[in-house]
Amino acid sequence: MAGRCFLGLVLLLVCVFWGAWLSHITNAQVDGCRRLKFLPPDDGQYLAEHVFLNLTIGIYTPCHHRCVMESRCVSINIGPPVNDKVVCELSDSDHILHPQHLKPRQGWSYRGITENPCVSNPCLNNGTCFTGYTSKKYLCVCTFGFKGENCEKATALSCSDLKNGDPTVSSGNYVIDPDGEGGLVPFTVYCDMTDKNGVGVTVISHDSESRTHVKGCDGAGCYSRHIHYTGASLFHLASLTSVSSHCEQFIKYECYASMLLRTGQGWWVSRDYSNMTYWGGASPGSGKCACGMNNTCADPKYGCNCDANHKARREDSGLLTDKTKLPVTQLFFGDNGGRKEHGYHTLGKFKCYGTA
Ligand SMILES: *[C@@H]1O[C@H](CO)[C@@H](O)[C@H](O)[C@H]1NC(C)=O
Ligand SMILES: *[C@@H]1O[C@H](CO)[C@@H](O)[C@H](O)[C@H]1NC(C)=O
Ligand SMILES: *[C@@H]1O[C@H](CO)[C@@H](O)[C@H](O)[C@H]1NC(C)=O
Ligand SMILES: *[C@@H]1O[C@H](CO)[C@@H](O)[C@H](O)[C@H]1NC(C)=O
Ligand SMILES: [Ca+2]
Ligand SMILES: [Ca+2]
Repeated sequence: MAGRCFLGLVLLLVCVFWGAWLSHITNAQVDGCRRLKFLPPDDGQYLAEHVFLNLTIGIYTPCHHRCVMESRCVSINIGPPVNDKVVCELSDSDHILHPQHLKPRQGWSYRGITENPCVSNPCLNNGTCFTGYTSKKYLCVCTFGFKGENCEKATALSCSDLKNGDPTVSSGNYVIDPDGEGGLVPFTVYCDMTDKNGVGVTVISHDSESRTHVKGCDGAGCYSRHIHYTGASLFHLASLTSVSSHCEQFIKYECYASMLLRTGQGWWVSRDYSNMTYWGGASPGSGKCACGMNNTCADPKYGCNCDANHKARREDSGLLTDKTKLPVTQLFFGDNGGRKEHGYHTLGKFKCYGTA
């Protein structure tokens, strides 16, 4: 480390060997050498609005050395000497970013640095930029969930992965990248960090979540609805299912004299566009609804309550859990053209959790 630092190579270049504590921004420590090259003092000038530390030092103590020791510091104001002391103000911005804040002030002098790469905001995803570190002359300290020199990479494959990395993380929107670096671009999801015993549930919304009336047509699949997922392609969602141990989606059909699966009236379409002829709560391929699994349907001859075709309000609902087929991409219904025949569909958000 020492060999890489040249104290006094340029008079205004200062190098420190210890990390500066970033208590204001993060608990991370920015280690290693910091080099800043200061411009000559600009006498009678003062940079207002950006002072974060106000020190009183001896007149022979160089204020700019203190600046180098504080990771956020990129410029200084030096006050007039009073009894062998001067005020040394450290600022976290400079005259390049905020020329309007540079103001005349008698007895003071301002010093900025020659080069501030942080001005161009190289740190992505709300990372914090620190000037003067590394050979790139800046260092990014990333926010939670990001890594890489410029915080350009998402660290987590899923919300469960994120939760595994930090059990204290709270629910909210996060960026995930289920197929890792390269491939599909990272995308933003909602992480529910309390559901399912706090395992970290990735929740994907769509445009057909509200209870929707099905009315006015007869014939198998005469009513259809395409489902559009928010902020994620089906490729993204497929990669999410492959890194998750469980995925699920709630599905419900409320009916009045409207058959659901019987005689192929209705079905749902999987992620890979196959027609799925079983309903939530039933096993894949069974051709049944939940009630059909334990023979509790309204008419025991049929595998769904709605398939009784009764002039009565019925419903079939439950969770779809076959992660190789989820999420639902389309819904089809029939048998809702008669005067009183109708139904309502409700499709829940798509949720995945656990690590595969
Ligand atoms: C810093 O302290 C000096 C002396 O107490 C004072 O004159 C100056 O206004 C202070 N600056 C800021 C930004 O608080
Ligand atoms: C950055 O922070 C702002 C304000 O807190 C927030 O609105 C925005 O979504 C964040 N951007 C990213 C990429 O995290
Ligand atoms: C799904 O069913 C519809 C209507 O019967 C049919 O047109 C379509 O070809 C089927 N799709 C597949 C992939 O079998
Ligand atoms: C039958 O299955 C349904 C749906 O899963 C459930 O609500 C009901 O309690 C079950 N009934 C019996 C008798 O097991
Ligand atoms: Ca990727
Ligand atoms: Ca009917």
